[in-house]
Amino acid sequence: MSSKSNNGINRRAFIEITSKTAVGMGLVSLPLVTSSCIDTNTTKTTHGACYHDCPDRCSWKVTTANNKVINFEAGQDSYTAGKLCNKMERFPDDVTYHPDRILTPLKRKGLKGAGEFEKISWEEAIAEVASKLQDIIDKKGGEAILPYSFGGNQGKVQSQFPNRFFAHIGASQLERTICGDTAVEGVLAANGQTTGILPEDCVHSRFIILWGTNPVTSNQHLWPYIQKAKSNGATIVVVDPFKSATAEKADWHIQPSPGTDSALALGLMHVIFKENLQDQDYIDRYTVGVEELKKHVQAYDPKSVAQITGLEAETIISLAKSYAQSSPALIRVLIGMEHQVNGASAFRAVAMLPALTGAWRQFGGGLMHMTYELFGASLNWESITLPAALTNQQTRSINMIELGKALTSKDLSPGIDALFVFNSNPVVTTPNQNLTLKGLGRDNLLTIVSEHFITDTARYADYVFPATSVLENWDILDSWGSTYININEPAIEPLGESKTNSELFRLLAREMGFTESYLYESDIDIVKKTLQSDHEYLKGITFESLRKTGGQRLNLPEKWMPHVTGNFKTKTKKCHFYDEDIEPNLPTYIPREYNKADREKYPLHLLTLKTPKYLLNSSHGNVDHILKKEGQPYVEIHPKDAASRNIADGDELKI
Ligand SMILES: Nc1nc2c(c(=O)[nH]1)N[C@H]1C(S)=C(S)[C@@H](COP(=O)(O)OP(=O)(O)OC[C@H]3O[C@@H](n4cnc5c(=O)[nH]c(N)nc54)[C@H](O)[C@@H]3O)O[C@H]1N2
Ligand SMILES: Nc1nc2c(c(=O)[nH]1)N[C@H]1C(S)=C(S)[C@@H](COP(=O)(O)OP(=O)(O)OC[C@H]3O[C@@H](n4cnc5c(=O)[nH]c(N)nc54)[C@H](O)[C@@H]3O)O[C@H]1N2
Ligand code: SF4
Ligand SMILES: [Mo]
Repeated sequence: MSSKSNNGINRRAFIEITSKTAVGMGLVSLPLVTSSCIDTNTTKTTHGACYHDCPDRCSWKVTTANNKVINFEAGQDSYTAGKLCNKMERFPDDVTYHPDRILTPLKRKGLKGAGEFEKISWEEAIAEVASKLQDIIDKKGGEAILPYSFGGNQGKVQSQFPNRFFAHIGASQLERTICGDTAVEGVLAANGQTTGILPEDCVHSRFIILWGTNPVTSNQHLWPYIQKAKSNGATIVVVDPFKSATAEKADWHIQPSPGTDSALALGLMHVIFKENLQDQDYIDRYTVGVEELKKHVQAYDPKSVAQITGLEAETIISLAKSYAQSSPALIRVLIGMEHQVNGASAFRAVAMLPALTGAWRQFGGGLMHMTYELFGASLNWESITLPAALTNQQTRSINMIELGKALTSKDLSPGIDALFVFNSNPVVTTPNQNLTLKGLGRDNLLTIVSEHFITDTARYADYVFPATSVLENWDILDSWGSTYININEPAIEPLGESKTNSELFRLLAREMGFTESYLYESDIDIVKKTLQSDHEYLKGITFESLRKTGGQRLNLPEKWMPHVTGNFKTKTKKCHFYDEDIEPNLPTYIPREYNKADREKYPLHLLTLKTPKYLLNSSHGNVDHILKKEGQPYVEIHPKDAASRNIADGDELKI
C-alpha cells in the first residue's frame, strides 16, 4: 500500500541473510603487499575492468610479482578518473585472496542447506556431475535442467559462454528479467532505443531530474558530472519516495508514493499542454499520437494526480513548468521505478517528456538511460551470443523471478531435476525467498553452484565448483552506463584449483562426449573476435591497444545528440506517444487492487533499495570490514507509521 506520507520501509532484506552467513567466521584480511622478496624480473602490469553489475564499469591496473598482486589501482581514463568506488578499493583482499574463498570442488556431505561439504577432485566432480546431468537428459530430457545466472560477472565471456552448453543440451531457458528489463521495455515503447544523453554530457544540462535513481550510491562515477552541472548553474531535482543519499544533496526532492510515477509524468504532461509549454514544431515533425495523448492526459489534472501520488497539486504544476521552461533539461532514469506495479508505464511516460517539450534539441537535454546499445551496434556480437546452430531454441523459458515456483511446482512437465547456478546468489536476490529455499531443500533436486564463496545459495548445493575471480580470467566488458570498452587480462594464474566459468563448461562438454567446436572455443579467441569489427565506434580500438591502455572510450561523435531531428528507433522513426500495437496504447496509471484482507494484513509498502554502500547486491556480504561498516540490517519506517504501531527507534522487527 502507499499512503500520502513517505511511509517506505527500506533496507534490503538480503543484508540480513548475507550477514548471517558471515557471522562467526572470524575473517582476517591478508595484507595486499605480501612479500619482501619481490622478484622484479617477474613483475608485470595488466589492465582490467570491474566485473560487477554496475553502470560505471571502472577500469583498473594490476601489478603483480611472482604471481601475487602487489598493487591494485584505478584506471586513469576520464570516466574512472583514478578512483574505484568504496566497494572495490580492497578487492584483491576482499575477494581474490579472501581466506574463505573456495579453492577446490566440494561435494555435499551434510543435509541440504547445512553447508557441510567435503573436498573432491575436479576429475571426480566433473565425472559425477556429467553423469547425473546425462541421466536426467536421458530420462526426462534437457528441459529438466535449469541454468540460473545473473550479474555476478558481467564479462561477456564469463557470463555468456555457459549458455552454449545449456543450449546444446536443450536445457530450459532462463528469462533474465530481474533487473532492467521492465525499465527498458517502457523506454523502448516510446523511443525505440534507450541510448539518449551520454553520462559526461549532463554537464551541459541546466535542469536535471534524477527520477528514481540514486547515483550518489549506485552510479558513483556519474555523480561528479552532475555536480559539475550544478556548479554550472543546474537545478538538481530528485523524484523518489525515499530520502536517498542523492535526495539529501538535491535542490528539490519530490516524494511521490511508490508506484505512482506514471500518474505523475502524465500529470506533468497535462500541465504542459494546459500552459501551452509543449514544442509544437518538434511534436508535429517527430512524434505520433499527440491528439490521443492530449485526450488521455485530461484525466491527469493536478488535483487527481495529487490524490494518487500524495503530492501537493502545486508541486506538480511547479515541476511541470520548471521542467518545460528550463533548457537544456535532462531526465536521468535507471531502474528504481521498475520494482513497482505500473513500472513499465512509468518509464514509458517519463521517456516521452523530452519529445513533448523538444528538450532533445539542446545538447545536454533529453533522457539519459542505458548505453549498452552502443556496444551492441559496434562489437562483433556473433562471437558472444549463441552460435548459429544454437539460435532459435524451442525449449521452454522460465522467468527467473519465479524460481521458487518452478522448483516446487507440481504442474511443470518435466519438473526441474537439476539447477545449475553461476554468477548469482538467488537465495538472496530472487523474490519469494521462502519458496526458493523450499525448492532448494528438495531431496530429489540436483543443485550445482559455481562460486567464490559458500553463499546462502551455495549452502544448498550438492556440488560446488571453485570459480576464478576477475583477476584470473580473460574477458571483454561492455557497459550499460558508460561509453568505455575494456578488456580484462588475467593478472595472476587461477588460485588453488579455481577455474573460469567457461572452462567449467568446456570440461563438462568433453566429459559428456560432445564434439561441436563452439563448446571449446578459448576465452582469448572470443575476446579477439569480439573486437573484429570495422564499425566507426571501434576505430582505433584493438585488442593490442586495449591491452596497453585498459579502457577506451568508444569513438563516438563529439556532440552526441541522438534525437535533434527525431531519428527514434521505432518503426515510424518518431517518438510514440500512442502505439496501437502496444497494450495499453498509452502509458496509464492502473491502481493496484488489493482485497480487504490483504490490505489489512500488509498495509505498508516495502522498498528494497541499493542503500548499502559497500555491497553490490549480495556480493561482498561475507567480508568482515564491510559488514562492520554496513552495521546491523535495519529498516526505516516513517515516524507516523512507527508511532501507530508502537515501534521505537532500535526495536527489533520481523518484516
Ligand atoms: N552501492 C551499490 N551500488 C549499486 C548496487 C548495489 O547493490 N550497491 N547495485 C547495482 C545495480 S545491479 C543496479 S541495477 C543499479 C541500480 O541503481 P538505481 O536505479 O539508482 O538504484 P535503486 O536503489 O534500485 O533505485 C533508485 C531509487 O529508486 C527509488 N524508488 C523505488 N521505488 C520507486 C518508485 O516507485 N518511484 C520512484 N520515483 N522512485 C522509486 C528508490 O527509493 C531508490 O532511491 O545500482 C548498481 N549500483
Ligand atoms: N531485495 C532485493 N533484491 C534484488 C535487488 C534489490 O534491490 N533488492 N536488486 C535486483 C538487481 S537490480 C539485480 S542486478 C540482482 C542481482 O542478483 P545477482 O546477480 O544474484 O547478484 P549478487 O547477489 O551480487 O550475486 C552474484 C554472485 O556471483 C558470484 N560471482 C562473481 N563472479 C563470478 C564468476 O566469475 N563466476 C562465478 N561462478 N560466480 C561469480 C559472486 O560471488 C556472487 O555471489 O538482484 C536483484 N534482487
Ligand atoms: S562497482 Fe561500479 S563504481 Fe565500483 S569499481 Fe565497480 S564499476 Fe566502479
Ligand atoms: Mo541490477
